[in-house]
Amino acid sequence: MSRTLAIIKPDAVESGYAGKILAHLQDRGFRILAMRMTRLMAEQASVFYAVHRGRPFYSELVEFMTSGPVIPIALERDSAVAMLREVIGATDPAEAADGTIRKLYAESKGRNAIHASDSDENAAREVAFFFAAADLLA
Ligand code: 3AN
Repeated sequence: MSRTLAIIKPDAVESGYAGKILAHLQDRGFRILAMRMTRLMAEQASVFYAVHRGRPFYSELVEFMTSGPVIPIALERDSAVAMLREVIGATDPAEAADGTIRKLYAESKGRNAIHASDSDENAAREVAFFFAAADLLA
């Protein structure tokens, strides 16, 4: 078993897709270890996305991720990082495979419904960003 972090982004929360996305993740074998709804401050979003600092879309990304509530979710299953990347689909929903969360629920490359950790190392960092060890005992 391994862990990864998903975040249901402001566009999907606003559109009322959170429940459908959670059901989709559970149908694909992910177990919810911890979950909460929060609104990020700009400083938190900047730290979370520090790896993208310097990329052209960075300020747009921070602005978007602070524009409304988000739902971070710590998830567990075998090959969690790779399986979640597969289930969410490509960054651009126009390129995402049929049946993926981004194909079903994302609006655009920027407003793309869900975040997923891209490596085990980032997953550990990102889960710890949102959850204390005591939150992860489920
Ligand atoms: P992914 O979310 O698929 O890992 P990354 O790591 O390339 O994609 O980008 C991180 C986030 O930055 C994306 N989820 C998306 O919200 C935003 N992003 C990436 N590329 C663009 C772009 N060209 N224009 C606007 N936002 C972008």
